Amino acid sequence: MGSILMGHNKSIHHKLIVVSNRLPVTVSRKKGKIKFKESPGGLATGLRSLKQKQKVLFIGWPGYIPRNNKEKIYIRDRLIKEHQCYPVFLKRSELDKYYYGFSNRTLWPLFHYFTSYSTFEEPEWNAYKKVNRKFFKEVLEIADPDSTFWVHDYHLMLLPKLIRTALPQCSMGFFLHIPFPSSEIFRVLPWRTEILEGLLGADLLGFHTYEYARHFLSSALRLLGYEHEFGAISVNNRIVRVDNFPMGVDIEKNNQLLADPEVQKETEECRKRLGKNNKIILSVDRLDYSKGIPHRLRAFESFLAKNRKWRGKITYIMLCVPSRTQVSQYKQLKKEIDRLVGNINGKFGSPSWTPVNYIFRSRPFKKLISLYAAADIALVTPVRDGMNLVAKEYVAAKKDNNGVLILSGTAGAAEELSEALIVNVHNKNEIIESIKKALTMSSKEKTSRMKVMRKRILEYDIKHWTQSFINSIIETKSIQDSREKRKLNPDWKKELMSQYQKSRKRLLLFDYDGTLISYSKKPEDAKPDNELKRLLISLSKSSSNKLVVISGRDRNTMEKWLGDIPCSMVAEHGSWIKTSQKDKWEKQAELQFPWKNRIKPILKNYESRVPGSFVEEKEFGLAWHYRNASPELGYIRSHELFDNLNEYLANTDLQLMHGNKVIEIRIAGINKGIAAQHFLKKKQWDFILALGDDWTDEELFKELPPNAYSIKIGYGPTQARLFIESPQACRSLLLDLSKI
Ligand code: GDG
Repeated sequence: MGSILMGHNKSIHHKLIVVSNRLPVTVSRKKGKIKFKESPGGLATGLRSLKQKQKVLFIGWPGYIPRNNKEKIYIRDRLIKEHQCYPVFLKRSELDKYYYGFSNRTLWPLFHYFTSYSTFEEPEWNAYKKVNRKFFKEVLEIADPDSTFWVHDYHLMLLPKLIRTALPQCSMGFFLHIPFPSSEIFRVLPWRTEILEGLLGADLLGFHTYEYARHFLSSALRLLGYEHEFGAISVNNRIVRVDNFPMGVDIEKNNQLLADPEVQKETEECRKRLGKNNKIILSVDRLDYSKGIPHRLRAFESFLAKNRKWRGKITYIMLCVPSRTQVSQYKQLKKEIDRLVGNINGKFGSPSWTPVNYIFRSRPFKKLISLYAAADIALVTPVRDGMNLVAKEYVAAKKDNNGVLILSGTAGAAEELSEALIVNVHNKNEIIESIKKALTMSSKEKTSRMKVMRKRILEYDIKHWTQSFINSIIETKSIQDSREKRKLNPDWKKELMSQYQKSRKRLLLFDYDGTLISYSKKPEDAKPDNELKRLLISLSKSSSNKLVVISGRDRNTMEKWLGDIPCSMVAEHGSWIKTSQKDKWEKQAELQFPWKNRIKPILKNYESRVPGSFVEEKEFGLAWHYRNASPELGYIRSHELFDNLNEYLANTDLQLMHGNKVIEIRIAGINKGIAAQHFLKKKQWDFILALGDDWTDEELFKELPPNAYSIKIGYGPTQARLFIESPQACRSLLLDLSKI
């Protein structure tokens, strides 16, 4: 995984369709009249900047249940005409089960590590599926085959696959706004496979942090067996990229508001009222158990109990926005918070001082920003948070650098804001100490911490986030397109066959496992079947053809399996060569000091630590196979073994290779490329065809002249000119050639 992609701002040639649970416009009914209100959310802002370059359409729930069909049609028309918004209307029962139910009683708590809050109800899962399909129907109404989609968040994790199946050529990114949990937590979900497969319909999967992306990749590996290479997974021969895109704040709006005299006046008044000689602590959250509000209140209470001298000198402004009030945990939480605030104010307050200034309602963003500007300290202590924009907004508002951010390490924002006072929300003393430290911090230290954070926040703002995500969708698509062009399609095949037909001196270099035959659980089971034998015999019988099977297998197995075919053979990646059927095997390497005795115990150790894996001994090499091991353990241990051996083998004549589910050690200077030279030199070939699936075949591809047809089986990164999807497809090509 790399960091976010920069470079040129790219734009999409076709429609951009943004799908999220809520539309950027909220519909309501006031005094019998339908009202439309643009939501000030960050995403809408980010997209506004894109809107100037391309057509952006939105799909989502408008936040309102129409009373009748007439009203529905009216709302739909106006949303489409005036706001480019395509509403998905939800029934009360759908909202209950899909939104409050599966999204917020199952996924939200689970993904925030509140496993005991998660409920797993089949009817709610069914409603989630149904509503995802409802969104999909709306997508089909407006999409073209080459539209670009940006799907948002945990409410719509099945949507990418639905869209991909219907519109295989589209471009699609998905962004998750909440954490993606560790695979140990994710696997608790009974419908985990469907959710993963749903997400993998996208071309690009974006997360706030590197950690969440890593967790996702680990779940994809453990639960579906998908390995990744630098964050790219190959799903049914389609590349899916996984990366982190930390969301930023709307700096432009922020700056405008901070310059607004009304906001400045409000900030001053707030400081006069509460902060003249006193300090202001601020927190802003949706009322949610993931935000750690009770933890913070308990810490504040203890702080006041322990620090008498600060009583009357600090005010904690706690803004809580009502949220998901229909979910029972939120109701309980509200009660708990009310009680804690009451206790603190009752215990420490006086007629002239209220320790906790508790506001339980939404405020206009203007008011919020004046509070940010006025506050000496922002106390942001979520138990878990995907990102937490409040922490970033506070930093952005501190133009004078005069403020301290206390932030929990379990907020995604902590990855970028390491100059904050980072706390563990479960460690009350740490919060207390941080409050003390923040209250007494020198201006020099405040400035130096804040400056670094501000620089970052100003640069990586919401526009940057939006544009880099879009750039990355476009880039992923162009990688896919360039692969698509190199697929052995009918045009390529026609050209290849006509060249074959015209030529008289043909060199055919074929890898064996994974190319002529599929991998099997045990290497000894991959014997050639009769069809393959007939095919190879018919190709090698043509006097124009020189057929070479070039494999990593040992020469005895090759002799046993292919000895009756009139072809040449290369065994152990080139350590042995048999120039023609009647020749003897010739050694290409010298047997050296007994290095195997030293390496074998290391491999054996891995064999016993990784069930299902085994060691294979060849004349010139050793191999540790992990095809039958659990995908994740195999993946982790193979990388560990590779790193260990890499160091161990430095400055020796041995070479280390990480092939397809195998790690091999062999004598340096021997590889399939060098072995191929043996045959390439022999004649002026007028047609060369090389087939291979593995990393070791890349050395062969590298050696070939540019007009050779090199074909990789599968869609990983390669030097080959062309791709073909499977050993079966490869055989069908050979069958066609054999008929010429
Ligand atoms: C989810 C993830 C992730 C708050 N009160 C008012 C108000 N706000 C605005 C804030 C801020 C936003 O709401 C809250 O965003 P957070 O990031 O803090 O948290 P969530 O709502 O849980 O958001 C979170 C986010 O998605 C984005 O991906 O960071 O981790 O949980 O922008 O300013 N805005 C107004 N009045 C209020 O009273 N107008």
